[in-house]
Amino acid sequence: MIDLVEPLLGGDRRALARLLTAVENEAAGIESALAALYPHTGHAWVIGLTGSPGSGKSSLVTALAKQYRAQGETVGIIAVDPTSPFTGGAILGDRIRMRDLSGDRGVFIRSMATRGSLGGLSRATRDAIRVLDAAGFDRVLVETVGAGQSEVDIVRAAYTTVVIEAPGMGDDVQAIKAGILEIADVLVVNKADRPGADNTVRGLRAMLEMGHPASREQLVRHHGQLIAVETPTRSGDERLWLPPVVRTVAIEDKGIEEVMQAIEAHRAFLNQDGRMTTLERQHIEIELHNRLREALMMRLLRTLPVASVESIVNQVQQRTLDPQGAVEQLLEIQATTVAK
Ligand SMILES: Nc1nc2c(ncn2[C@@H]2O[C@H](COP(=O)(O)OP(=O)(O)OP(=O)(O)O)[C@@H](O)[C@H]2O)c(=O)[nH]1
Ligand SMILES: [Mg+2]
Repeated sequence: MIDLVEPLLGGDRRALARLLTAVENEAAGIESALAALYPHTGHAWVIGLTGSPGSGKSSLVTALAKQYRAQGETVGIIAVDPTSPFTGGAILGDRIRMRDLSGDRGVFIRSMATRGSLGGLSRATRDAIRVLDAAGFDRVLVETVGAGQSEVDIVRAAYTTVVIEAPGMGDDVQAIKAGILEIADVLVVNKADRPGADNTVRGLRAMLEMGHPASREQLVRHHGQLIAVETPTRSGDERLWLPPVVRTVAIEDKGIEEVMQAIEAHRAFLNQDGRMTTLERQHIEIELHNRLREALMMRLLRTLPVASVESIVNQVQQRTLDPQGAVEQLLEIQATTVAK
């Protein structure tokens, strides 16, 4: 693995592909490769794109990538599919959609599906973003379907999050969970060629005005903290970011420049007043927290004797031990097992 690092940094696409596969498979030796790559990261602008199934995420990603390429920027794309354990239909569809981009060395597309836990997928996605970043891509676009936890996880890896909606999907705006609006930096109403687009735009604007931007920060802070982060004080409206609503017809490349402008405006906003430093710190804390939790859990499960776990489960089932008491006992058993 570590032998792939130098070629990757030198622009070798095969090394890139192999490292991404290793990330996805959690292959042996990948940690040391990722550690060696880490100092070379932090240059790409990471853009998350999420929204309801079929709203046009892949089409928009393709259109954006074409436009970035036209400007001379390189683009890495990760299509995350949290629902499918196999490289199934949706991803095949994406490949077809994205074939406009094939044959261009300045674009690299990778689909990722979940193997084990959602936590594992979000970690693998973060690592894949870093591999593309270290490989020198100017933009990294991450597509994920809005399926709950996964889109929230994207926010914690992306700098700018684009939420995509389309008219006539269920109850229009009603269908959009408040949660997904909270994570949006840019809102896109795609399929603007379809009837009802005006309604969707109006509905989104109304919801944005109702919703309080402060909730966004709560979302980030809510997920556990290692160290206290200073959140920027919010005095006056100029300090707040109001997500712009942009209409697109992704399959006709319409409105794409407006989306790019909105992304650049958001980037400029973050690059003022130390916001980017704060955001990055929050991302790091959340990521460390998650990795630590996962590592501790793994360590715990590795050292706990199976028989003890079973006996404790039995006791809880027989009501002779309560669940919290069971946890305390398991921790104690683990501590004594390790001490031996
Ligand atoms: N009329 C119209 N159709 C569109 C537009 N953008 C995408 N589509 C179509 O909508 C369908 C879904 O597009 P995708 O880009 O695959 O949507 P997606 O959000 O990536 O879908 P999943 O990844 O499966 O959730 C495809 O048949 C597209 O051709 C648009 O602007 N107008
Ligand atoms: Mg898609």
